[in-house]
Amino acid sequence: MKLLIFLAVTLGTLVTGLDSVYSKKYYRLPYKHRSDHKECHCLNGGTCITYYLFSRINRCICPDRYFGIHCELDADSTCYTDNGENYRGMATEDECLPWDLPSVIRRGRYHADLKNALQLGLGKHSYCRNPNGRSRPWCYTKKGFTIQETPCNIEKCGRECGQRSISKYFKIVGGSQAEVESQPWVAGIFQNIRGVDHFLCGGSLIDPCWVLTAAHCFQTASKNPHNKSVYKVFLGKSRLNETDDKEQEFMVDNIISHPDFTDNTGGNENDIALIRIRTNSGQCAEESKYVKTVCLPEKNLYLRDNTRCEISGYGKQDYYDIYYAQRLMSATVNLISQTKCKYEYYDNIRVTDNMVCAGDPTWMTDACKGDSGGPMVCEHNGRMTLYGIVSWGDGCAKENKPGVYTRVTQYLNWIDSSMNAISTKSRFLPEPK
Ligand code: 4AZ
Repeated sequence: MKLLIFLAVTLGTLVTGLDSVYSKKYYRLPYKHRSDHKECHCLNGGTCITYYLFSRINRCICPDRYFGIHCELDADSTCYTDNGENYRGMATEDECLPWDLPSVIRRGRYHADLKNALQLGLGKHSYCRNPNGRSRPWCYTKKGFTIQETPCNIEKCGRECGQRSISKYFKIVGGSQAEVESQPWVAGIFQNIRGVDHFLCGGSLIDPCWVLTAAHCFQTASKNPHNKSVYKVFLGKSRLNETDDKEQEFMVDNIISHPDFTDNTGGNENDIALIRIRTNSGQCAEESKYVKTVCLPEKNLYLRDNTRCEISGYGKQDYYDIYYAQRLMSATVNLISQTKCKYEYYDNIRVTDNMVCAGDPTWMTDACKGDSGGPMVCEHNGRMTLYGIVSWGDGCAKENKPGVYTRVTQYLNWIDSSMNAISTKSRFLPEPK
């Protein structure tokens, strides 16, 4: 019965199609006809073509770089602007599920069957999109029997992370004075105590609005460590106690410490915190020669033992020094085997897989007090990548006692979901006065 109906409909369509082609009205018209018919909804300069033979089937003919039924896909778009809501490129990840997959349609809030799917960039594909105002494009991935939003690794346009203007550094413990241009992602966090700003910790700029640092910086004896109004963040700062026109100053909008941070093990477990920064007028960091973002690592990045990485900060030059370094310092350290660090230098209670150890083969250079929260960056694919956060160690530059760093690759999901939670919330908040 179904087959009969189908045959009847198909024949009917063909006949009306042929009928119109041979009728007087269409006699001189070609079978294909270019028009700007609105029915096609061709985007990006696509041309609507009508096939009269097939009962006026419409199709978009797309300019070179565009694809898709409505020319809605832009093959040349390899980066996103703002939060990527308008990203219509074809970047995807291996695990991304198609937006039209039945399980995505059933379980996801966003899928190809929504009325406004075309508007949101969703369709019969698995490209990264941001239909709900997250901080960057994402896609659904499978998680057990459910699906979850997973951020994509596409880059933001015009902001190339991990690229500094100079890589030379002159002469931390045993390190050298560094020009801030060589570590433009370094942040200095200050805390106001009884009216005086005191240097507290280092940090790294991972996004114009976000600094990544160590959670232990905010574990003070004070009853209200998260009273954000006592903190200030500086970027592009060469000297600790002097201001210049290269530096940018921010107040702290939010501090999110990892909920599972603990120092009960003797080390610092989950020693990571995010700070959202804003100027008095509500702006985030402005990129300059002295202020740039560092790249976050890919989630499976495991750099080899002995890889040379760089640490930088305003921390003490000796464990027993009273004062912090007055200038930004930097030094190189080598990554240390996880087994050696756990079983030879420390123990496997203090050192966990959420940490990475690094030191100088001659034990002459190391991070020290005040460098905490600051970056350990390693070059990967030509970019400086934040591989570790200065966390702890037994003294500074002590033989067989390497520096221990938070292993950033273990926290990429936490970083992303924490940034997303705040960014989504602040869309509905009024601007600060
Ligand atoms: C500290 O107290 C600290 N040598 C930071 C790093 C290291 C030791 C101590 C590593 O902030």
